[in-house]
Amino acid sequence: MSVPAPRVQRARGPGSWLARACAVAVVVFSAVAQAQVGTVNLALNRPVVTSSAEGPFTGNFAVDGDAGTRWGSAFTATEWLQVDLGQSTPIARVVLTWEPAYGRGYTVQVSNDAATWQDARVVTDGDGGVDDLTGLSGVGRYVRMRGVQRATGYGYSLWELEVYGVGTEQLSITGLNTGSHTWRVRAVDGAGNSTLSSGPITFTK
Ligand SMILES: [Ca+2]
Repeated sequence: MSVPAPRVQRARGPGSWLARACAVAVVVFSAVAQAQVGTVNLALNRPVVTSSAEGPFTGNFAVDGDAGTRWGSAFTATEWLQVDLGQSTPIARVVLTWEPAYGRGYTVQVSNDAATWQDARVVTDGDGGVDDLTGLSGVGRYVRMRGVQRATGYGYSLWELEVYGVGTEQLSITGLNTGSHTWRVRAVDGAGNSTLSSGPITFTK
């Protein structure tokens, strides 16, 4: 997956020549960031809203962590299921485990308000079973499976819908001088938005 590598900024003192020299020295360091997919299913037991349910097969059964319970929709092409993750979060992976009434074509979407949606993945050739969609890059509080084309005359039926975010990133920096170091981290995303860590990280090498 492609997550922009965070930039690391040396915490600067009150403008001394030493501080400036250290800041310049930063460029010779080698930094490697590793992004990881989270291991916690963010959708587990979260609130679900669906366009419809086939009798007792309500949406909550698609996020209950039980592979033997399922959501089933009405028998039309445009049915959907959305789950509320509780807070806006990066979405890296969505796993759909289909009952035999699966989606041939569907879109996984993310939203922060459950009104305006962005496509995280468009599937047009689904073959049922487990659809493990990785490499997603959407950010949102809500995740939706929006049906487009059914594979059967039934509706859409999911044993489980799992959502995974981005795990803790680890940054490795080599080439540091022996001694005490105090750092702050400035993370910059692909759109140029930047966030500086609230507190310094101090350590002695
Ligand atoms: Ca289930």
